[in-house]
Amino acid sequence: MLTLFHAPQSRSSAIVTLLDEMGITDKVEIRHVNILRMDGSGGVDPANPHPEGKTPALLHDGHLITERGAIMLHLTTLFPEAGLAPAVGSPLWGAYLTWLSWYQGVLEPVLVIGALGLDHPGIPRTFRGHAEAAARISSALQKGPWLLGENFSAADLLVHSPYAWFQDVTPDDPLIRDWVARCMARPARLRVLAADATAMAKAA
Ligand SMILES: N[C@@H](CCC(=O)N[C@@H](CS)C(=O)NCC(=O)O)C(=O)O
Repeated sequence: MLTLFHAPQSRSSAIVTLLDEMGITDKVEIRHVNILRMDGSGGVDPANPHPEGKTPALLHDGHLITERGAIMLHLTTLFPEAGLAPAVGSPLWGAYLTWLSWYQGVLEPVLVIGALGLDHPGIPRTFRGHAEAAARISSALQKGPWLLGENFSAADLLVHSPYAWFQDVTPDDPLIRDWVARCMARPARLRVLAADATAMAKAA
């Protein structure tokens, strides 16, 4: 039994998009929960099992999985036939794991630190900077339309996501901009955007 706790127009939208991309929306129950929004609206929802009241959270037979990278890895491993990740244990799967982990451990912190305008020599010493991150993405995209080459994967879904939300921080590199545009135009994303907008309008 799989249950996804989702707040429309939040980071959990990427997981709902993944379910759609994988064709497994009938295998995961989606429960809408409230979250505390950046503008101060909303609030922590007692129905949400996430220990910090955040979304996404996935419950699998009573076991809690949080962090989009981990949830994506879990779902793509549970449903390999959906084709959103390379074969488990293959060399390309190692590259896939790298993108998911690098996103959580490096790219998102770098972007948040940049958005907050924080500056300390320890920050680039630890994470490097956005220029280095962009160079890494660009280098991958020189080899194919997607981060892993010929096939779209959950790694593209996760790594492009901050650039879809905050398009002005997208690096000024045609390879990256075209890739973000390709990711944003995918029918699954457009369906989830529309469903989220409807849910937000109903809640208002
Ligand atoms: N590192 C987590 C971040 C989750 C997160 O920050 N979610 C936001 C929604 S965009 C949230 O739930 N915020 C509510 C809060 O901060 O209380 C992930 O990638 O899954």
